[in-house]
Amino acid sequence: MSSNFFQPIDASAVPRFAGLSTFMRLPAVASAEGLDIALVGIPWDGGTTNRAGARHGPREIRNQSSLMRRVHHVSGTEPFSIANVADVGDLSVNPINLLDGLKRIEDGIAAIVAAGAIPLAAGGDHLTTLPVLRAVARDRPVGMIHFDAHSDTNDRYFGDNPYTHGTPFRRAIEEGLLDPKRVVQIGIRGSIYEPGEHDWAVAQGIRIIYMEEFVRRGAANVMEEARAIAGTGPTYVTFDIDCIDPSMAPGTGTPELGGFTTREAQEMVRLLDGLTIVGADVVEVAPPFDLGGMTALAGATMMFELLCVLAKSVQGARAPD
Ligand SMILES: [Mn+2]
Repeated sequence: MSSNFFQPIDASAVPRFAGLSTFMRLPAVASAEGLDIALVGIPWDGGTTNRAGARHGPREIRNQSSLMRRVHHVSGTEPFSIANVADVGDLSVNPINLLDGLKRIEDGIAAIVAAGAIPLAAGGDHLTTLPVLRAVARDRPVGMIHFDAHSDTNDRYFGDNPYTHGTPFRRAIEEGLLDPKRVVQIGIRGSIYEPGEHDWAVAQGIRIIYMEEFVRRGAANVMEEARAIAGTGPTYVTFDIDCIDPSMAPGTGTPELGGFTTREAQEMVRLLDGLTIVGADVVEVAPPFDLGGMTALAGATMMFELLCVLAKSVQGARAPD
């Protein structure tokens, strides 16, 4: 622990509704230099095929994240005491040029990685994860634990367009960013375009755990398998808020009935503890479809859950003083 680590504004001195909005009331900093974990916004939804609005996610997640406190109530983790964490702001994006948008996101995440920090991002639609992986997995493929209602491994949309929020993980596998045999997707459900829609993903080696299987097995059992699939190698964690049931997270682009409760999602993320996580994100929070900020609060809370896991891994990797 270092007394030099950034700390959230003390809520007993400045109330949570006051002041500038940053992730978890941490200082806003200009770069990731000196950070262990960089909280970063990616306000871009250029890959959205239906209900747009995830570009507004980072701002509302910041707002709701003012409710996060210092200590995880189950694990006892104090993320701001064991890791240096701050809000590095939003990446520069281009809302009207898809390829330039992807390039800017990749460059922004690459700068965080080059500074030696782990990115914990708030999207943005799920296509944002592709350029994040281009930066995080530049030197070697990574495994991935993927919470989602959708596999996001489709091929083409609207003719021959390869880049939408329904295609990022097919592109990531084609580009050698993911080791598909170390990828597990959890919570997949909902109607699909055609019977064989997931055949390509399964043929690559991805393990798809459909929602119905999760209901039969439960979080602990499923996460034991997920951890074994990811193994000890570098692993990315991506959390699409639409994995949660729309009754608890309605503010998203592609809602699907029959999803996780927020409590089940929290339980699963806590069971990521001990993996080698090289980056993580929470995507697809779309405030225009939200009710009273409940989806943004779910997103902010899942970021805090992920942060606690990341901070413990930072602490574990740090050489003793
Ligand atoms: Mn998704």
